Amino acid sequence: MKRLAVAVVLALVTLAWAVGSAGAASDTYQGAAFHPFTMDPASTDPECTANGVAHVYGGVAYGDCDPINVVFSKLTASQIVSALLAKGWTRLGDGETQYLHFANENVAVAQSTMLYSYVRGGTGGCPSGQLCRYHIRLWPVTNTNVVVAGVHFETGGFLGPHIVQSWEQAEARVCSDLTNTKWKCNAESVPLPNQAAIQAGPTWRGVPNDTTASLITTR
Ligand SMILES: [Ca+2]
Repeated sequence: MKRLAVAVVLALVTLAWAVGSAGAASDTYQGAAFHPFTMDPASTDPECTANGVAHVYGGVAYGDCDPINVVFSKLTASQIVSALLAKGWTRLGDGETQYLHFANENVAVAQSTMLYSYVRGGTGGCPSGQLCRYHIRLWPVTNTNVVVAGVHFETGGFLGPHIVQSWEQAEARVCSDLTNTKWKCNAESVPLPNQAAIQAGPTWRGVPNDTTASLITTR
């Protein structure tokens, strides 16, 4: 009987640890916790669940899609959107809604904004005869002054299917566009250890990703 009681206690402790450790899937910046990949259900983006299920929300399995690769501090999403629009980014484009969780892993939060920047074939790393684009999704992290983003460069033009060509080129483009007299970019300065653990190698979905985000903040 005593042995059974010990076994029950051990099982409960193990269960509590398993539930409590779920947050280990998050990365953080100055206390703002966020899942290190954007998430999407398999029904809209099967390639995102190819590496396994990240979370289940409402009985639907979500997979990891794009690495979070830009972190903004002391800037609001509307300030960031205005600055990107001023640099030629646009709201015109097709892209599915993706999700992140923050400290509470039971809450999936849809992106606040998506923007695109189109690149003609034969310029800017876009193959001749194609139309390419940069695509960014922004999430203000609830109850913090941090905004996180996943941005990628892809072929496929205005309408899909879109094929990711680079995470890092897109991160550098956002850094460049948002470096000005008021804002600065500390390129590749936010290590994301849990993103690295999930990625388990030098590439994500076959494309190089260094699992380190760039930080954009005020000067
Ligand atoms: Ca990076």
